[in-house]
Amino acid sequence: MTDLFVDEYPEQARLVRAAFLTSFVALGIGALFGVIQALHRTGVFRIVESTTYYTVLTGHGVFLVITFTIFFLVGLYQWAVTDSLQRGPVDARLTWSWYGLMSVGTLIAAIAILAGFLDDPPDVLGSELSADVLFTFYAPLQANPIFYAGLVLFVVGTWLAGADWFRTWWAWKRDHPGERIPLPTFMVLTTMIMWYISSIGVAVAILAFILPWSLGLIDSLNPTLTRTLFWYFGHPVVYFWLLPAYLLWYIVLPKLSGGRLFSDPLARVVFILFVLLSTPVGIHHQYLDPGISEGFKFIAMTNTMFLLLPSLLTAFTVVASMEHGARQRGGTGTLNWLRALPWKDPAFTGMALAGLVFAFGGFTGIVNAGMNINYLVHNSLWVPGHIHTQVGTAVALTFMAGSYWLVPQLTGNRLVGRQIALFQVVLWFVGIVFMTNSMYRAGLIGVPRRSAEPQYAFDYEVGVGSMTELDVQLALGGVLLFVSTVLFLAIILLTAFNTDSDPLVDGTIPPALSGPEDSPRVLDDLRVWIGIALVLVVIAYAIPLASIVDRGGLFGPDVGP
Ligand code: HAS
Ligand code: CU
Repeated sequence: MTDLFVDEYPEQARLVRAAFLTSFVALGIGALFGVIQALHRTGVFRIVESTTYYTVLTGHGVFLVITFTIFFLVGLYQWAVTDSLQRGPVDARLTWSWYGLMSVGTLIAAIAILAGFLDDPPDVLGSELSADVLFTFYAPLQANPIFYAGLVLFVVGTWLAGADWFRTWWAWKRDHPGERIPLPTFMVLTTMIMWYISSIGVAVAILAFILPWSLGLIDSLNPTLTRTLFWYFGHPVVYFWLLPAYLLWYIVLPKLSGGRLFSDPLARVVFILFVLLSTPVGIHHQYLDPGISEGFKFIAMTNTMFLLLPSLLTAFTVVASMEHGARQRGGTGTLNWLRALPWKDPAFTGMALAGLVFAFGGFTGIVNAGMNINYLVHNSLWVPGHIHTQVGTAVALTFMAGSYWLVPQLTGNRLVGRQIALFQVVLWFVGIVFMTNSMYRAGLIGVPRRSAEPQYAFDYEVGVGSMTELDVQLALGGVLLFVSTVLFLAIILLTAFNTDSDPLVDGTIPPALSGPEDSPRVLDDLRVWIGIALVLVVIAYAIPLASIVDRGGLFGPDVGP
């Protein structure tokens, strides 16, 4: 058994702990806002005015899908690079700088959002301090400039984090000429390539258009252009949340199942496919937007359908690895092996349930992606149903389960309350089933998303299929998820203080059944994949962007005096 991560790399462990702490604080606030919304829009209990609902909704989105997920990502990736390359960063000051930049950016954006709760928000930089613009902050909704400034700092912080990991890898490469990139580091580097290619879109949208417009430097902008630039980034960002969860499914879940990863080459192919295909699909969020021709929507749809492939490969590889683990533990039969899995381990059970929910969420993603059926679900409560199965469970529950395995290694403390942790992950599963079942069904009958007052049809009948039944499920699910979050945070907090205990974890990762030597070396030639990814981006976006600008102007139509 190797040394604990915290003993081997105390400085890096401190950084990962700091990132997780920020992530979990955001999780707590975001979850509180979530339960407020669930009870508000179902009319069960209303603590805020319906106008303030949108402040709560923005906070819920931003704190959960930007702060919680991405701080967890940087912590996890710092661990993955350090642990798999067996070395710390080239310059620890850079590491703390990106963490600092991300934190300052978050704080500034958070102040702008939370000011929405004030009765009389102060003026800052020429406009009222507020940011009720939801997590998809494109025009025409406008926030105070400091909100965008905070986001920019945050994103620049993530770029530096990526640079930091690339530097560590380059240093490692000099010492290990000709060796294959260890799989966890390969996953980190490919995720960051995807992130660099895609986050440029949101950077341009903010710096060239939205921020100057919010500062009053320009009078107008072209909303279709900022929406398109946003979605250019808005689809890949969902994989920025997902890929750390995939890393845990590929690297940790097989080991927790009692076995080894089925195939390292397949895992590499999956991450490369995400580099290639994550970005040229963003227009699938704009099927209903006028101003983009059907042909380009069709290209986005085709690319999206290809993009299912890496997730379907993941389903195969990860389940095959779990089966291998179960058979090592004595499992037999066609499906009976499932019973041999370590269901009493909260880290395992959390990840397995997250994967199960992800399969359903993936199928609803396929529905979203079809140009014709998208018209049925777009802007309905179906879409938040999809969001909560995907980032809200596949990602969030995997991160929580992963924390049960990682936090003891980062602190040297034993996990407190294993039984309660097991209960917590199952409770999340039950809560999400209630909540998303209601959201999907309500969406199909036309209940809108993003509305504090969605009661477009008043029926007071209580029965299966009634609005009341759907509302009760949504509210119940929301409450269970909130309780589950509180339990998670309590367990982690108590674990952090559970010093002088034996952590009882084994952090070693066994090698894959089929290792990197079974795959061609070109998989590790990252420049090839960057090149192809850029070509695909140009094919998908050059002409649509040109025609949007041609028709609507760079800064909006010239309407004259
Ligand atoms: Fe999505 C809208 C299409 C995946 C998040 N998506 C959203 C929005 C969010 C989001 C936040 O095409 C709303 C944005 C907004 O506010 O407007 N999505 C897809 C497709 C996929 C997909 C095709 N989405 C995600 C992921 C997300 C996410 C992942 C977050 C993390 N999505 C769309 C479209 C829209 C959309 C349209 C626009 C809708 C509209 O009209 O506004 C695919 O990537 C899904 C592929 C997944 C699969 C499942 C494979 C199954 C696996 C499970 C393995 C099992 C295990 C466990 C490990 C094909 C991998 C086994 C357990 C045992 C016990 C054995
Ligand atoms: Cu998408």
